[in-house]
Amino acid sequence: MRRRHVLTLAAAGAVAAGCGPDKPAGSPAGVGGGGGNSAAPSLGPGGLAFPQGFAWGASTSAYQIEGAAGEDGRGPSVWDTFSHQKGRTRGGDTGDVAADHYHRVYEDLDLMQRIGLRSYRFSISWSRVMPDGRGALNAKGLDFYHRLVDGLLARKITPVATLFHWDTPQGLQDKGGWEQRDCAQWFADYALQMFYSLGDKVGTWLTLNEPKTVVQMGYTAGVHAPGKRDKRVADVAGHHLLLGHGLAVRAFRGSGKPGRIGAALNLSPVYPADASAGAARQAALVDDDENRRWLEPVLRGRYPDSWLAAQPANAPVRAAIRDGDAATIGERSDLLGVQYYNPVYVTAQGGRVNKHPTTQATWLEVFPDGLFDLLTRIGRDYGDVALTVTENGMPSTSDVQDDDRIAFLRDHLAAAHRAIAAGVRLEGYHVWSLLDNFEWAEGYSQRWGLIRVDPQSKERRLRASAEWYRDVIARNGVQP
Ligand code: IFM
Repeated sequence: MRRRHVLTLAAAGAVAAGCGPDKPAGSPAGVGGGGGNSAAPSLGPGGLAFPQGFAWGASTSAYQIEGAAGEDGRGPSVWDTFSHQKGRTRGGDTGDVAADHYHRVYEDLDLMQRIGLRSYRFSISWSRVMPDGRGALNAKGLDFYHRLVDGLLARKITPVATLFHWDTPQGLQDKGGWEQRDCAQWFADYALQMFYSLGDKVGTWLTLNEPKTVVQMGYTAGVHAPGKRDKRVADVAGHHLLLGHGLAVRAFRGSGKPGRIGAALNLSPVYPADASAGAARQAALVDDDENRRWLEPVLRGRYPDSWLAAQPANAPVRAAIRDGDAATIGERSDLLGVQYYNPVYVTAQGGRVNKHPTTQATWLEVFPDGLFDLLTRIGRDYGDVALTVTENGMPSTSDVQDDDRIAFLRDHLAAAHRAIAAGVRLEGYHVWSLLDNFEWAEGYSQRWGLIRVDPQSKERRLRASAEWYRDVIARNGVQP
């Protein structure tokens, strides 16, 4: 493990005051916009101070919040198609309007400033900026991201742009999507256009969001777009996603733009459910699938031997992985985005069991120590890689007084703090999510936002967790 980090209190009141200079006439009134931290509280006894400059952030994704699905030349994505098919999402919900962020971007920027965010992770809708996924750029779509990024910079909030958060352009899906090797190159071509267009303003890029979820939910279980149920095809798509990551990293280096790039992987520490040798054996196999199969190619340029060996002799993924691919995927990353939600416990029979309470999202088993185990494991196995937590959070059934979310975030931040003290190079933490949003197959039934979005009027209101997080940021630390 690397050197110990010196934990010092950050200077208070670092948030710029006032609304940005970008508010057009007639945009919604600033909802606070004053930074809100003029009298920043300090940490009391037992407080956990984070390193100076720690990137306190929040995350969103395009299809989950933007809405404006048919506006300004945006093309459809697989999620438009999928969510409009009968029975695919709870209550038939779609992202047509979502949180209406496309139209309320200045209001949302002001709210970010009011919370005091230092970093904001968003995703670019590929089909908004390139309606068919390839070819000409859509200037109006791109303008939206210029407005967003300019608004962030004006408020001293660092933009972190994700290039792919599951919304493959439908035009490319019609050509085979990620099952097709060509999709990796199409992705890199689009990425390069984004580096050229926004690369003087955006300093941190994330290529893929959670390729594992695309493989497991989109191509194996079929409950996410594009709704396929074929494990063999899923693994091929998974390889092409990773190849797209590597080609995009290479394109970034070629673009000559300054800044950093990496992937955002959802990872789960895997534990044997009991002390038996069988459970340990099964846990190692599951760890390959959950973690090493993603980490190893991205950070080491090779698939794990044990994962490759576990693929059936006639698995199409064997042929899909061509000479040189692993090295392309392993093109040097500058950082890794870590998304942590839950641990996995594996029985001797290979089954999965829960050992901790879950949330409204029943897959989300709450185990904050898992974040410590995950971060220190990455540090141990992959060396001195810069890490940032790009997602962590939970849905709450409380409307505004979301004390359960506050406890969740506090306990996970305490675990992150321990990992930093143990030498992990953790540079930031992003709550999922800034706003209530379209939670994929669950539609709008789960509310993940620091900010409540009224389902009908779309009116915003800071939840208790947002006020709490504002104090954490102002203190640069957590009061347990
Ligand atoms: O909403 C999702 C997000 O799009 C990807 N990570 C997990 C979140 C909660 O399910």
